[in-house]
Amino acid sequence: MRFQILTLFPDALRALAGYSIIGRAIESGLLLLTATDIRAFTVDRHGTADDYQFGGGPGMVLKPEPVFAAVDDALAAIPDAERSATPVVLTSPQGHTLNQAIVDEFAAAPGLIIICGHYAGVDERIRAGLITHEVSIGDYVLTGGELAALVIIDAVSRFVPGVVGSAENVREDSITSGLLQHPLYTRPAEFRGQAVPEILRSGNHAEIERWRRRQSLERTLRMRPDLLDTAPLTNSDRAYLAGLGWNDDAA
Ligand code: 6GU
Repeated sequence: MRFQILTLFPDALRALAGYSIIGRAIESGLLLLTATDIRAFTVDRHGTADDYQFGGGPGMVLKPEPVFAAVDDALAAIPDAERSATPVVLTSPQGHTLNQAIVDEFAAAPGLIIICGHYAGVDERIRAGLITHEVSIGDYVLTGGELAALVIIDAVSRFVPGVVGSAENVREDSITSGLLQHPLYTRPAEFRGQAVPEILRSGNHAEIERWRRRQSLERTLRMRPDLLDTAPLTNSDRAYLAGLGWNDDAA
């Protein structure tokens, strides 16, 4: 999987590249990560990437010329057969909020070009003429799109075969499965007056699975009831949730 990040702050991207699971995947060649400085594609001798907005108003706007040139350069580095299947993503608070469906779509692509938004915003011609997807990572405002790009890269990379140890874990993880994760415990069996639930130490795997499922349902109902509208639920799940006071008005 190829990630080509176009940014005014390429150093910010190196934070992710150097450690842990993503770092190892880059080292082993499963992921290719390049961070290109948009400023390298500016046309004046001052390296001007931003300018005042027409019509007046506070804040600077990312200019179109260096961004178009940087994207052209990034596209030229992609093999012909993969170019048209490579999304060109803009990170911005105006985008669709990132979710698992978008992550799945990106993970199915041969790579991503990610333009990190900055300043008050980008020239609208970038949006109209260059990008295929505009993505936000939540309803709050960041000083720049670099952290959002890292979030996208991290979430997508988990689905690249070999990046995470067990493919099964990746699919079963919280949210991907439609529900929040059940509680987890490790040793010691008792810690500061809190004991591990007896059921988990019983060795009864059917009962353990049932307990975990119910804990997931209960936690999802309490923390993220919106997920229950789309989660794949069995009749037995629905009966359990009804007993907890869930009002299944979708059904
Ligand atoms: Cl993608 N960019 C910025 N600047 N702020 C954000 C964001 C992105 N997503 C949430 N807030």
